[in-house]
Amino acid sequence: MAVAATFEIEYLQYLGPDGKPVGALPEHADAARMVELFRQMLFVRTFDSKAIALQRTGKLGTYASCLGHEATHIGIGASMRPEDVFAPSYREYGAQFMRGVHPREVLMYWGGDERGNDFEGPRHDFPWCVPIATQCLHAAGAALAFKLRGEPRVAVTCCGDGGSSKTDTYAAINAAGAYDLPFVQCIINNGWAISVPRKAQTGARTLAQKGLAGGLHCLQVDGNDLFAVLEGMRRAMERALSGEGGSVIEFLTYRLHDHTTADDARRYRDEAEVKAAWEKEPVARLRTWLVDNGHWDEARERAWIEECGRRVDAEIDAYLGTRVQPVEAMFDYLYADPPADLLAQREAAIAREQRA
Ligand SMILES: Cc1ncc(C[n+]2csc(CCOP(=O)(O)OP(=O)(O)O)c2C)c(N)n1
Ligand SMILES: [Mg+2]
Repeated sequence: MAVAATFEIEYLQYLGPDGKPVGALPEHADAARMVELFRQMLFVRTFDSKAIALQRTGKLGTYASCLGHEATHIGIGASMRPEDVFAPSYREYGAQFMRGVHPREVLMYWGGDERGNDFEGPRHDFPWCVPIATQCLHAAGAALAFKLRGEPRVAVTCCGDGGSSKTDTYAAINAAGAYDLPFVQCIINNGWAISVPRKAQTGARTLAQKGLAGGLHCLQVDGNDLFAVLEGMRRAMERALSGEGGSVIEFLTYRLHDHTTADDARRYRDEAEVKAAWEKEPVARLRTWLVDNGHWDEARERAWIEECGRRVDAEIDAYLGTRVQPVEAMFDYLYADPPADLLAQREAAIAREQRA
């Protein structure tokens, strides 16, 4: 039989679910960096639980939890340089915090204040993108601009397992391969697209292989293993910067919470599956490795968690203290020249506010 082409998808895992190394750690692993990133993982977990509590007490419109995604999100953000560009979807706070987005900005966004998307820190990063996978095209466009201008920068974007089925993701992958762009497509496979499970999502054996047809480098990593996330991203960023082309990385993780606070996953998800996923979660796994190797202990964790609580509370205070925008603001930033029907709605909204 003549074979036209053969392909393989490499899988990276360094720490098993029990926190024990499954083999040699990556050459570039650095214990001090792992401690720092573990602290960031604890910070984002603290933020997440307080954000959910804010929503439950009526102080936030809705919220998409990142519980269980900490290693993937922190690892992606930690692998980028300030001059690179990040195009997230709506859940990757860990990556955004690593890039300098303030927690108060995330809260403003979910509280209905679009100024939360106008990041004070990474001015050139893209805002949250709720229309599924459209951000992948924005990132491919940014990568094309970097190439045309000769700028040594990388565009990194994230979509979910569900998002990886969208035409926009395939189009971004195709453009990145056709134009040989400095582009990294992160596919965060957390098992679910709201109530649609991964197995009903696609016939593909891996989501990483979706990059093969576009000619990109493809890799699947254990997204609950920070070592694997960092090593996968390091390879992809280096390739992009050295002109070797774009990458697709599938991060295997799990959505431990509901899709958003507007969802109740108990209606469609088996409790046993969630219980099994908790056995593989990223925070306990890295903690075990750090403690086993003398880099972390209970007293340090207690002190740091208290500090995280204080820092998040200060961000919450800043969010709650932000002056609410006038009702007409939602009309004022849509068009340079608003159409007549919107102008009429704007007037009606103002009149309604004045009556209230
Ligand atoms: C174009 C479009 N279609 C449908 C939706 C509704 N929607 C919001 S989130 C979501 C599921 C996304 O799942 P996945 O890509 O796996 O990301 P996750 O939420 O798991 O992080 C859907 C269908 C949307 N926001 N945009
Ligand atoms: Mg998903």
